[in-house]
Formats: sequence, C-alpha cells, structure tokens
Amino acid sequence: MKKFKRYTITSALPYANGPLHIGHIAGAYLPADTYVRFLRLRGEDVVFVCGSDEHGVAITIGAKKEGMTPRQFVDKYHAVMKKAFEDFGISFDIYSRTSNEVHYKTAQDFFTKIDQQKLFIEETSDQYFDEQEGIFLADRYIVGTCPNCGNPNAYGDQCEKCGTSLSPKQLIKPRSTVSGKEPVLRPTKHWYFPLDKFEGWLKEWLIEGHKDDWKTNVYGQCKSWIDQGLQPRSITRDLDWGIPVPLPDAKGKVLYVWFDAPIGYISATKELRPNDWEKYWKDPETRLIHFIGKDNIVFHCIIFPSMLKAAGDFILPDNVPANEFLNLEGEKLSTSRNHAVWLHEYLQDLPGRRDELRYVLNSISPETKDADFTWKDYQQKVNSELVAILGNFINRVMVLTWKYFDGKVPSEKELPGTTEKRKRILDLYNKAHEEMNRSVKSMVNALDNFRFREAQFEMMNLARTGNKFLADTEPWKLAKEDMEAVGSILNYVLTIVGNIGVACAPFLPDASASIIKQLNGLSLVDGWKLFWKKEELVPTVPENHQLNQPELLFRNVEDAELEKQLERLKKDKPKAVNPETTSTVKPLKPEIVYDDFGKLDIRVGTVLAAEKMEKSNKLLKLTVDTGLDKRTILSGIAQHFSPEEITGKQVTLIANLAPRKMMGIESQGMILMAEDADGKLKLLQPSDVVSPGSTVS
Ligand code: B3M
Ligand code: ZN
Repeated sequence: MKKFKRYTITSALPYANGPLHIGHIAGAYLPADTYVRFLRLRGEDVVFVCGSDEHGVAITIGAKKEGMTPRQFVDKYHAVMKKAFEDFGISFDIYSRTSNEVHYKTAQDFFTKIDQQKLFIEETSDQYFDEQEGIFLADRYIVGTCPNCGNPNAYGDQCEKCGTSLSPKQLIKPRSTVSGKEPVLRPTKHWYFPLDKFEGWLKEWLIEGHKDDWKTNVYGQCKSWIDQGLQPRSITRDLDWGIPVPLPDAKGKVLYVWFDAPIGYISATKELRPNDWEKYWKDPETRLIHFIGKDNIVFHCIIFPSMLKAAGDFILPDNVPANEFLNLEGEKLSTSRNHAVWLHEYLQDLPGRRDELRYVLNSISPETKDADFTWKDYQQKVNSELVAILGNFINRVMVLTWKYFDGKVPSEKELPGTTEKRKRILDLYNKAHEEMNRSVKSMVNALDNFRFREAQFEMMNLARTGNKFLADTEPWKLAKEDMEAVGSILNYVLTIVGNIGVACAPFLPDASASIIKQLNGLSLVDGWKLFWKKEELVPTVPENHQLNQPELLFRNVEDAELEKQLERLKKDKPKAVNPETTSTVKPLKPEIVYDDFGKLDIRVGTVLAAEKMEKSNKLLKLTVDTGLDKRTILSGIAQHFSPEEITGKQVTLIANLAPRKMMGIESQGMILMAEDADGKLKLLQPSDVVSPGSTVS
C-alpha cells in the first residue's frame, strides 16, 4: 500500500434538521472515529473534520414546519448535534457549520474558480413555480406520482419508495408541498456543472483506478451511474436561503446544497488550521478519505471529485468506505415515524454506556449489507461479550494480582521448565502468544482496510485468549505449591491487559482509559504505542510497578433496562415529528350495510405458480387454486414479493370480482393485502393452513 504523509478524514455533514440517531452513527461517524483513533495511535498526522450541513430544502422546509426562520432552525439543531457528538465522544478535530463566513467565502471562491475556466453552462429553462407562494419549486418542494412505481408522494429529486432519482418534470400530477397547489412552468436561469465532460476522466480515475481498492457496494454504484452516461447537473437554485451565487447576473440564486456542502470539508479544515490547511487538501502525499452512508455515494465519488478536479489543484478521495443502512428491530429507521434510537436519549437513559453502544454498532456495522439493531441483541452482546469476556478477563487479572502480590507487578523473569506443570504452562504461554500476535496483525490489517467489525473481533480475541490461558493454567490452584509460577503467569496476563488497553482504544475509548488507569500506566502509554508500529504484543508494565485498585469496565444490561427501551420504541411510534406524515392510518371509509359486505365472495386459495410480467415492474402473474378452479390473478405486489417467495403461500382473495384485463391478460379476482404505514405489503393469511376454497366471513 502507498505510504502517505498525512490524512484528511471527513464524515458526512449531517443536515441540521433534527437530532442524531444510531443509524447516522453507524453509517458515517463511528467508523470514521474508530479509524481516526487508530491513525492517531499510530502517530499519524490527521485532521478529522465534520460540521452541520445548514442549507438546502431539508432546512427551509424543516424551519417552516417548526415555525422558525432557517437561521433559528439551524442554530437550534447545530447546537443539538454538536453536543450529542461531544457527549458520545466522536473525536472530531473540528465540528463546523456551513452557514459560517469561512465557508461562504470558500464555496464562492470555488464556484468562481470553475466559472473562470468557462466550465459552467448557463441555461434558461422552464421550471415549476408556485404562483400562490411566488417561489420556484426545487427538489423536495415538489411532489407527485412516481412514473416508475406509482408512489403518489415521490419527491422532485427522488422517489423514496423505489429509489429512482427523478427530475421534477418527470412527476405525474405534480403539486407544491408549500401550498398544495398545482404549479405552473416558468422560465428561470441556472448554472450547470458539465458532469458529462468528466466522464472519460472518471472512467480512468475511478472505474479503472479504484477497481480493486474500493468496496464493492461503492464501486458498483459508481460504475452503474457512469455506465448510464452522465449529464450536466444544475448547481444553483432559486431559494432565499443559501450561499449567493457570486455573479452580478445571479440575483436571488443560491448554490445548490450539494455543491456547497462537500466544500464544507475544506472550509472546516481552513477554520481549524488557517495557516497550513492547504497541505491537507493539495499535497498528493495526503490521503483523503470520506466516511458516508450509501445514499451519499454518488455525490462523494462522482460529483465532488469532478468538482475538485475542475477547480484544479486539489487532491481526490483515495477511498470512500460508504456503509449500507442500519435498521431497527427489523424495520427501517424513520425520523418521521419516530422509529429510532436517538443518540441524546440513549446517553440519558443509559449513562456511562458509551462504549457499549460503540461496541454493538461496530459489531453489526452495515459494512457490506444493511444490518439490524435490536435491543435484545444489544443486551446479549454487552452481557455475554463485553462483560463476560473482556470485563471479566481484566477484572480477574487485577483481582488476582492484588490478592497474591498486593497489586504489585510480579517478576517477569523466565520460568524455568523444571516441573511437568511448568512445562505445560510454558507450552500454553507459547500457544497463547502466537495466537494473540496473529490477532494483532489481523486487527491492524482490518483497521487499515476499513473492516471495523473484523478488527473489533480480533481485538476481543486477545481477551478470549487471555481468559483461556487463565482457565488452562489455573494460577489460583498453583498458589498453594508454586508462587513463582503464579507470579510468572500473572506477569504475563498483566502484559495482555496492557496490550488490550492499547488495542481497544480505537473501539472502546472509555474502557481503554479505565484499563490504563487501573494499571497506573499513564506514564507508560507512549512506550506502549510501539504496539501499533510493531503490530505485536509489547511489554507494558514493569516488574514491581504498583497497580491501582480494580474497577469494573462493564455491567450487565438488566431486563428492566431493555424493557424500558422497547417501551420507548412502542410509545414513541405514533408520535410523528413530521406533520406531513402524522396520519399514517388512512381515514375511515363511509359506512356500509351488511348486504354490501355479503356480496363479496372472499376465499382462501393457494398460489400454485407465480411469474414476473414482462414490461411491468409492479405486477406478478399468479396461478391460484381457489378450490373452485385454478385461475390467473394479476397482483401488484412485484415490489414486495419475488415469485419464489409467494409460490406455495395461502392468500385471501375476492373470488367474484368481475374479470379485468391488464397488459393483455385477464385477471380473475383480487388478492387481499395489508398495507403497512411505510407502504410495505403483507399477505393476509389464515393462522393455520385451510383447504383451498375456504370462505371468509
Ligand atoms: N447532508 C446528506 C445527508 O445528511 C448531506 C450530506 C452532506 S456531506 C457533504 O444524508
Ligand atoms: Zn417510485
């Protein structure tokens, strides 16, 4: 691997529009923090920058909903987020914000630099305009029906249901989210960044150049984007909140938030190191790494690098280890439905348990695919891993040393293999040592390559091996016959404790600090850093060194604590933060009489076969055994079930619905589905299998 002189590490700038939840943390902040702590321990020159993203419609819409000005709104949430990061111990060198002066100037200069090269395309085109509000409707100010999946609430920039990226004019039946009215088209001028001109370069730099070192999820997304062909992207907006476009003929125009936000990384570095920021952004010997979630990949891997390239003398990201998403208790995390574990609430409810959250999030980190956080799993990982393995090992060693040697490090002199038992101990020692050195190497390698779950596992392996060594050598039994051997064993396990103290620092900073305190080893830490250079166990505590009293690193998560969190989730569910989606339950339909209901012939059938319909991504063609016959039913569930999944399942259907032709095929009935608040469809099935044709009444 190429050697770098210094590192610039960034974490995605979160929108200042709400508090942080564990999905944010697992995505872009914890992995970055772990990596940065590792680099610092290795003695590297690092800047770790982040800040609030304070522009764009995420802010203006949020402010309107809370009845505030954008300025009041970002001030509020910037403070909330900054505090939560601090309280949780994310070790940014700076947590800045994009509404400050340095950033305005940096972003405008950046624009000017590209403009001077005549790269921007200026174009006047028709865009949707809300006549009642007197504003142009960009991105999320406009909703309509998705042309791809039929979702009636797709945004002007993306349909969140099917993920398709859209432009406002593709929406069917567009409406303004501000007034609810149908907008009209009006001409307006904008500046476009010619992404198409960078296609050749991107193919070389990214598709060829990073084929082997970028994560497959990241690389794959970029490649498919580039393969589809790139188009100029508008980088200005008609909004009254944002950074003014620095041109005389651009009154009322601001920079598009995705143009200014990544420049925020540069501004934050400038603010942090006004005198030498340039070496962190312009020296090719600096390694630039962006930590982000997967929804930000295109911006960080394609658009921002092209901007950096266009502006001239900047370095490019060497890697962008984007994470997939984290779910919670099997469901998507959702701010609007308040289905989340909020960082500030966690810190309040479970004080003194920062490392526990770091540990669990890291061990399920969505590095290669979406992952699921459940409180049960949290409890299990804390109790049976942190407490039972790591905490237990450190505590046993401390307690034994106090018991037999008054807390003084016993002699490390080599144990002569004069008895069978001693020979066995030496043998066990060699095995443990070898195993641990292997773990240390694997851990460092994994950290170097952004595989944090694996790295943490290897770190824990030191404690696992240490525990095993203690269990195998049983110093408490030897104490009756061979104190010299006991001393030798304890000296060795104390060395392991010290090594764990340094090894766990990137993952569990609080535990690391406690171990160092227990070992009374603060003055020794500089020497221990050799561990990160040599990538093997190093001597940590000298003979006769006086230890401090043992303290417990972790305590069990009790069922009551778990219940409280589960309750919180249930209780918080209906309380929606976002008024637009407050009512997730559809309103009641007008009353009917029994006769209306009696006309429906509802039955249970079994799906015998299912196949995808050509030219439709919504419909599945099902062959259903209704007990009366075997018939064809078309069902709009292709987004929710694969043909394999649904074949063999029992379904509920309306058997006497008049046949209807769709895409040239007659559908003879209708399958009933339950639609969840988030639009997910679930089958309606009897609680036990019944014979096909059973009626429902
Ligand atoms: N604020 C999007 C997000 O929070 C955006 C990231 C900007 S990074 C330069 O997902
Ligand atoms: Zn869609």
